[in-house]
Amino acid sequence: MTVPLRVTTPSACTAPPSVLLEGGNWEAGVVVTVTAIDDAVIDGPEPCLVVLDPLIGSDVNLAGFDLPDLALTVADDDADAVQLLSDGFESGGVDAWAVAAGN
Ligand SMILES: [Ca+2]
Ligand SMILES: [Ca+2]
Repeated sequence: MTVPLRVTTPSACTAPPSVLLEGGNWEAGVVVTVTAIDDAVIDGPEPCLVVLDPLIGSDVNLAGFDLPDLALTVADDDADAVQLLSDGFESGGVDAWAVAAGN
């Protein structure tokens, strides 16, 4: 089964266009790596929305199943020297979520 992914905030983050759930990983899940875009602008935290579109594939029990979207926040690391950062995410960090299908 293919899980199509879309990032609706391309200035903030990137994600693969899809991930594949198949015999070897459908139960454990597959890791989706979402990468923050590092800019040079003091623009504060930015929303990163990864939309999971309905599953595509031949399993009639799963096709069309729509998993919840991922709403993330990219922290801003462009700031005055005296400003505290809550998160270094924008400075090249990555985070990951697992997507799995039940049966
Ligand atoms: Ca930056
Ligand atoms: Ca920034």
